[in-house]
Amino acid sequence: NNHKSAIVWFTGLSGSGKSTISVELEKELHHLGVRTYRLDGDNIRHGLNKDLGFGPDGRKENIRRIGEVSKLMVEAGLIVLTAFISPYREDRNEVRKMMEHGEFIEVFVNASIKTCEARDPKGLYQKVRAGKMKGFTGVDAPYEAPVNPEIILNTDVESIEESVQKLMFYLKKKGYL
Ligand code: GGZ
Repeated sequence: NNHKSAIVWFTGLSGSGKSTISVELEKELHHLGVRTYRLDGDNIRHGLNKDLGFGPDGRKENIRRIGEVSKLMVEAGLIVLTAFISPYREDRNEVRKMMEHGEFIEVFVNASIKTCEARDPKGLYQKVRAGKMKGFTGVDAPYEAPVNPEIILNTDVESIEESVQKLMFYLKKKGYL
């Protein structure tokens, strides 16, 4: 299938829906025969970046390496889907600048901390509130929302299907598919 390569960069709080939506988007893309690769904590934080922590420096380096790896995959012709909190605006913008043809699609997965905490898929917010985890994004570590993201998904009120449709519409409209 003929498609343009790009990075679809999901950013948002833990529990906002980044991973879930990226998995569902990837299925849709595969139905069209599009070649993709999905990067998330499971294949990056446990492998390439297992030496990095969750302090500001660790997060910065995490995002830098993910950007570099994604860039290689874009050069290989893939649509890369990344699902990391990526809390710092500057770090995301550095990745955007790395891409030579503007093929960086920033997707703000916008869910309130209240919603994320209610979902708490891994029980992490509970740990945080019990004082067993420090420096957690949105609680006692910063999250800097994108100023001009290509796409905003309001997952407080939008379904996963609606979010995926929004993304597919965008990718078609911009000529990626
Ligand atoms: C935020 C943390 C933290 C802290 C561990 N703050 O829900 P999850 O589990 O699967 O998503 C979170 C993931 C965040 O890793 P990222 O590589 O996406 O973060 S960043 O882009 O900021 O580098 C959460 C878990 O790791 N986790 N400690 N302190 N999330």
